[in-house]
Amino acid sequence: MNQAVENVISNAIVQSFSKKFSDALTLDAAIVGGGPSAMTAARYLAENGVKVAVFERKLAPGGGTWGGGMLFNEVVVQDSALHILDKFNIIHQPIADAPGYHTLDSVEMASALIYGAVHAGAKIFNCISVEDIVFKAGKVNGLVINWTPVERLGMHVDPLTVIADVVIDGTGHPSEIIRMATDKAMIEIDTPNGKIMGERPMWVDSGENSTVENTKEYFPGLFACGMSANNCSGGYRMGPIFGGMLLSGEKVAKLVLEKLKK
Ligand code: 48F
Repeated sequence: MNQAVENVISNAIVQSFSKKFSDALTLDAAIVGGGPSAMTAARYLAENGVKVAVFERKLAPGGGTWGGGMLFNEVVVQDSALHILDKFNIIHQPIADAPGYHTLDSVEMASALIYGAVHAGAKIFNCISVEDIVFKAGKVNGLVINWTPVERLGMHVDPLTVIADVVIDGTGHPSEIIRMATDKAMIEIDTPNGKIMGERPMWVDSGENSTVENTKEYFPGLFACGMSANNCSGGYRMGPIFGGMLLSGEKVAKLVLEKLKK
């Protein structure tokens, strides 16, 4: 008897997802959060032969990219990060009276970053929240994950785990993964006081530079990029200018490649 087409569709989805998911349970690099810095990192890592997956809490990855500035769906990027926009084929226009700065469509940017990461070989798992880290023998070894609806509804359901050589915290302003590490594993991170310093108010050029400077390994096996790095090291916020995010993603990928010796 021929299988009903309804069964063909359902089986295909279950089997295809199971294969992708079970393969991602052991990774070279696990990225938490699907914002612009994380997507940039995912693409660079995947292109360089790193087995990498992104776990994003929301249905749509892209983080704070989609909404531009105050829901005006345009963002600004400066000259120093144009090579990354060009790599992802994102269209940009120079700002006539502000040499060195460019505008671009934030929806195009979010979708192009996602497409670029997936197309390079990174796996993205949306609607999955990272609720804890795996911490063994003094090192961060992976992630504890669950479905976001389980988290949101407060259902009493045990999670699953992902083992990874390296974890990248790309969770944006709250630095959720580093926070878990400092609070639950009681570790000191690579900041002047060993703790998360906390984000400071708006100062665009300082924040842009310090986001990239503060992109680093904060504890063996645990890196931070984007606003998470900025929050860990007490940098200033910068609003809807995204060059620092892209450059931070590029930098964390380089650091991870060095660490993994790929
Ligand atoms: O904040 P976000 O966009 O990350 P980013 O790369 O970029 C920051 C900019 O968007 C913007 C800015 C630019 O000037 O200031 O804010 O630092 O994206 C972070 C993503 O992480 C997800 C969250 O849903 C968002 O999409 N996320 C946060 N915590 C978790 C998580 C978690 N525990 N598990 C899974 N995903």
